[in-house]
Amino acid sequence: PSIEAMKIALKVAHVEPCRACRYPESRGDLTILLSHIVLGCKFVCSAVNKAGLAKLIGLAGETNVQGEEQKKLDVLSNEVFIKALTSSGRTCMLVSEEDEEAIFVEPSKRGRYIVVFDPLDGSSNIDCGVSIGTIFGIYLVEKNGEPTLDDVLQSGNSMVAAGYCMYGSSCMFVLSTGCGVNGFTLDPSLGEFILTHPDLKIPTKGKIYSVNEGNAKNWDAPTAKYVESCKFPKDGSSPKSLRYVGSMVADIHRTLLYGGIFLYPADQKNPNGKLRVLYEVFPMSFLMEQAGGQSFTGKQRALDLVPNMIHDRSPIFLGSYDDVEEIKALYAGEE
Ligand code: AHM
Ligand code: MG
Repeated sequence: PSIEAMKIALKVAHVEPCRACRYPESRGDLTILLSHIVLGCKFVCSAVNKAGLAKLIGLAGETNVQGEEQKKLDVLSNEVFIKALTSSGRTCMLVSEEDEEAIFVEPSKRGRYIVVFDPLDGSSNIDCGVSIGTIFGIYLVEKNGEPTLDDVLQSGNSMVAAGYCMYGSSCMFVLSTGCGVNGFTLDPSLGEFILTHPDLKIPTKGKIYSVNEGNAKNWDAPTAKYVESCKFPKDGSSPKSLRYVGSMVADIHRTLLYGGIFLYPADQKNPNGKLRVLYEVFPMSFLMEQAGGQSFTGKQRALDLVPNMIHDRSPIFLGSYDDVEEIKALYAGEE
């Protein structure tokens, strides 16, 4: 590793004692949980990088030349995270996009945290090598006794941490524990994430919009009007550029770094949009706000939503503060 990388790594190590002084009651449980999430991400990153070689791509249940059963990457990633999270001894309940029911951790391995996650988001992109990622959110259960679904069916304001890992041209881990956002890049030679993007802040206004325009026929008026204004601005400004990977982690990562807006709105066919509240909308909204941006559902601030079911969906508009203000004004005009 370069001297610069070493300096940055040492800076990270230096941060820890300060936090411990500020929170003397802290027992390190969240740190242990996060290190298990990081381990899961490294494992999935390695599997994604080897996907073609190891013939991991393909139908679940297929066998390779050695006669071993092959798993689809999203199935494998789900198993990796469930093992990593339960073995941390710090979780009591898990909600995964891949599992219809919430998983209640057996009492002997139970801790105080709930983790909601999408183990491998953007799976339709796996076969063509486009960036995909893991998204997660963490809740702390403060009451004693058995955890219940009500402990997770809460507004996004109850999240204590959220983040994602992007498996792209480099592997990036982006995390917020509620005091800003930090981005770490995996140094493959060290096998460690190095703090490369400290205190990430999203530009106040951006030049990019990101949406699946193939759904335009079914959009409601405010969304249609907003996208029209991105292409044909009436205030004399330049039109925005369109960028849409179709992989939420990649689209949000670019939006965080360069600014702009990401939209997955409602449409006539899908009145609640496509993205899931607990493990897509909430974690990304948490990060966006912590980076100085905004997140809006078309009706309210996204983190104020309270889901009724663990796999609920919601329309979502998130990104640069000023860009989201514009779409909020259009929806307010509709009321
Ligand atoms: P998935 O969880 O089934 O992978 O779907 C979620 C993905 C997001 O990553 C992305 O933002 C969105 O679906 C893209 O949807 P569409 O193909 O309709 O544009
Ligand atoms: Mg998903």
